[in-house]
Amino acid sequence: MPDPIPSLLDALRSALGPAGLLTDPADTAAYAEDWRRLYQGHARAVIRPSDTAQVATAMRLCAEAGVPVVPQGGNTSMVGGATPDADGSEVVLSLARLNRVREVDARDLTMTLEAGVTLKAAQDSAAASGCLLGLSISSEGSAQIGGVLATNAGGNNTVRYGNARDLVLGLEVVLADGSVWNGLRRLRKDNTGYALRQLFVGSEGTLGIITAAVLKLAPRPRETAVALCAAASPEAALALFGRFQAYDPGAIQAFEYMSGQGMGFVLRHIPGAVLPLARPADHYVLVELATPRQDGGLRAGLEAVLEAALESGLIADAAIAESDAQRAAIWRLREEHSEAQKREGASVKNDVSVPVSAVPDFIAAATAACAALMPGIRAVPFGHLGDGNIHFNLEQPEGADPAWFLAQDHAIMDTVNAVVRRFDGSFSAEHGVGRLKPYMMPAWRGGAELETMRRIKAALDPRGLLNPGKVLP
Ligand code: 2HG
Ligand code: ZN
Repeated sequence: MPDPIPSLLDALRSALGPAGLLTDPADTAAYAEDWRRLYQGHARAVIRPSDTAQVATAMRLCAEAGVPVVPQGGNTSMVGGATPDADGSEVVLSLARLNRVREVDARDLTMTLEAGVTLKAAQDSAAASGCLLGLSISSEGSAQIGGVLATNAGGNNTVRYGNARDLVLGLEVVLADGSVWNGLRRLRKDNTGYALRQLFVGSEGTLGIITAAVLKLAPRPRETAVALCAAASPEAALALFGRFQAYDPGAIQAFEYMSGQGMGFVLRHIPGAVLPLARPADHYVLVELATPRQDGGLRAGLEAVLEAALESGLIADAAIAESDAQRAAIWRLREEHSEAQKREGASVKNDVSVPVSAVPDFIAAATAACAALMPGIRAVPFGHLGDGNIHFNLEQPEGADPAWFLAQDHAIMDTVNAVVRRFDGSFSAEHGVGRLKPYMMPAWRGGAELETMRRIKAALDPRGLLNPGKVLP
């Protein structure tokens, strides 16, 4: 069969103009590798449409040529969800040029924006209108709304505002054949058949390409308080969460756990990172409270809860941010966890969830199971304790060969997953399935569930042209 790509590229070039297509390997290389550097793909071309109509044209031309398309946003996937195959048979479609915030409506508390807007830019434009976009993830400076929705990202504020899926009122999607579904409705109630938008959210680009969305906003907090605490144990961290819930469950904006191991990596590898506590600890909690009320008395509430926790030995120390700069510095210790682990060496990630109440027992059991599997392996549990999503990452033993360690990723992930299963948890809490985890699907989602997913895929993308090899085994 003749190679269909050269004539496809000619057609794309004349339809999208020179800015709409990259083919020089120097330009396409960055789109072909994932952030973790687990997958080195080969993108014969990167299509860069500038609006929805161009996305539709590009999809129609790719469908006519029978060439598979890998949609890509900020390329921050932790599971290789946006990386093309290595054989050069696929093209990448970047949404980066669809980067307009179309509208922020402070009365309706909604914003309408295009897929290529970064999450950070979306947060900033919501804030400029006196609103809050209640979604925050460590990669928000690069991650784009299209990818955030396609992967149903979770992050730090799930405890209060839910996952990406909970914020979506409307979507615009380009389908595999190039047709466009405009579902950019901004209704709080719309009970009209299947909720198609929820089908595309979390589909990881395998069912359609999200080009724009209407998101729900919240009133902007008027008072925010952030503290970093040295916790006695994961149990103590959970008990502290209970204390804050008893104080005001609606005020908890983020409740994050970090281990001494992970914090140690951050302090070692991230320039400028400083621990604002007297001495290092084995366990840390970052808590953020926020309220839209003016007279919230939030700071006093935070202090009272922390003082009582100090007295009862749940925590040994706490630092409360006194300024925006201190607040950012505390958050940086949390957000640089992934980067610090990358600099420390090879790591195997397990983005898992268990019931919130089971987190301490899960951490203990998974730590023991991994130590039994591989002497010297370093467990780095951290993450979103307030919603039960722990990143149970494993760093290579000191001095071990990174390639040797990564070659055992399935054994390590399977060991952790066996513990997750005991707690009725999930093998993917917020990062999705991507290219890394489809092999887990039959054991976890087999039977009627996986069969239904396959039928949906066959109905929307019968030729398998959208993000092949992702999600479904
Ligand atoms: C986070 O919570 C991200 O910072 C990344 O989900 C987690 O690196 C990871 O495993
Ligand atoms: Zn996370």
